[in-house]
Amino acid sequence: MIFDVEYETMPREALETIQLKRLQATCERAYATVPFYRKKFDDAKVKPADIKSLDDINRLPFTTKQDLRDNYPFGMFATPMDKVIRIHASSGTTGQPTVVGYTKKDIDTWASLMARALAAGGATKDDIIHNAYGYGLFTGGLGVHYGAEKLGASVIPVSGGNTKRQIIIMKDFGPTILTATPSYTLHLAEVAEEMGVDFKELKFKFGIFGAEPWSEKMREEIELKLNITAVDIYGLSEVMGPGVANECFQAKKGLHVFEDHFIPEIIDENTLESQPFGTSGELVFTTITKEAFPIIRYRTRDITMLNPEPCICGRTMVRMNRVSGRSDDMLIIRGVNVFPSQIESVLMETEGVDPHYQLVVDRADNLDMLTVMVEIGEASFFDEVKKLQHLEQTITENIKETLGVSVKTKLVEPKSIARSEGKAVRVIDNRKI
Ligand code: DLL
Repeated sequence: MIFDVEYETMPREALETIQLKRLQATCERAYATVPFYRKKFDDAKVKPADIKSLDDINRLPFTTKQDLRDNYPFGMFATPMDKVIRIHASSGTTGQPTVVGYTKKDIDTWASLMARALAAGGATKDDIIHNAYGYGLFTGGLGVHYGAEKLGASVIPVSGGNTKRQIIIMKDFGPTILTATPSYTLHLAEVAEEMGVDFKELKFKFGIFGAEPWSEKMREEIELKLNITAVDIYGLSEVMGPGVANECFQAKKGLHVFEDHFIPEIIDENTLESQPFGTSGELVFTTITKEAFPIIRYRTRDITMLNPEPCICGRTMVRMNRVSGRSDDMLIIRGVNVFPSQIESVLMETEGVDPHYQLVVDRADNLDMLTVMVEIGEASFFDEVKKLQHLEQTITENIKETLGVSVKTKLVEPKSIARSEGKAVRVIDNRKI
């Protein structure tokens, strides 16, 4: 089902007319109300009135996470606080959190876009949605929740954690849609198994997973274990939260970006030049309808590419490929750029290992060493030492072959890597650089 047929299937030309009008209005407002933007525009010698076509977006300055931190907590808000009805913050792994605000209209827009996202992922008003994204400052829980209500589905606001209780709820309430991070989903599957609950006998049909990178192989694994169709959902607090883009269950080939509200661009992260469709680079977003927290050319650090080809689902909005990594969580191991997701793909190709892993980076004698800690499956656990050594060697060789980097592989017991209830911690970087 398409939630908003008029906009989601709009011909490109009509869409671009709307985008330009909204972009111009956003620039005017940001310039008039946020001192940060006024200064940035002035420094770049550009005025809102200079934006005469969509291409002129290239003239606008970028916004970075550091800018948000410098204006902590409310310095980038474009409306007075009496118009702000909700505040979220993204914890971030280092430094200050980034804080975002929403007006009543912003919350309403977000709910509608999340309803679009859920519908693209297979949900209808007849579904029961088990929402295991965390509720709180994180945008996942409440974002999905409001969208589910807008769609008219029944939502179970279970949040993350208390995993055994989640399984009991799944058995008793019979939810048909699961929303959670992919890593927590795999943990749910594990705990269900321990409790003797077969996911295949539950009522789930679709799962809408995101908030962290995951691979195509992980999708296969989840689909198989849960007997569902799994789609990818993307979003970030600075731009709105979940529901910036979502895969359709018909194609499962890239996430439709809701371009009537966000203009996506791909840039070369070094030259900052705009890149054409089909080129991989850093994703940049400009919001064009947000009131409390408009953001202009925000550098997400997420690496992907845009695909304008028509989709079998009927939506005309451009698709972004699944995020292949972040330009800033990219590890550089003895000069080789390594994305955790690339290692994950290699692991997923390897028989006998579970999709739970952690990458530990150390530096000894000025040399980086990447250790890949990976859980072996229950079935391989009792294999003889020689066989396990062989498995370690195979993984090491496969990583070397695919990524060109030498790593140390360490097999660990099933279930020994800490499980997350939200986003998985994949990298432990002990280097003090
Ligand atoms: O993670 C919003 C969200 C909630 C999205 C629930 C989807 C589902 P933040 O905490 O601000 O917001 O983190 C945003 O998470 O820049 C990406 O690096 C990463 N991310 C989000 N979705 C995906 C995805 C939420 N589908 C950051 N694939 C983003 C890969 C993702 N990475």
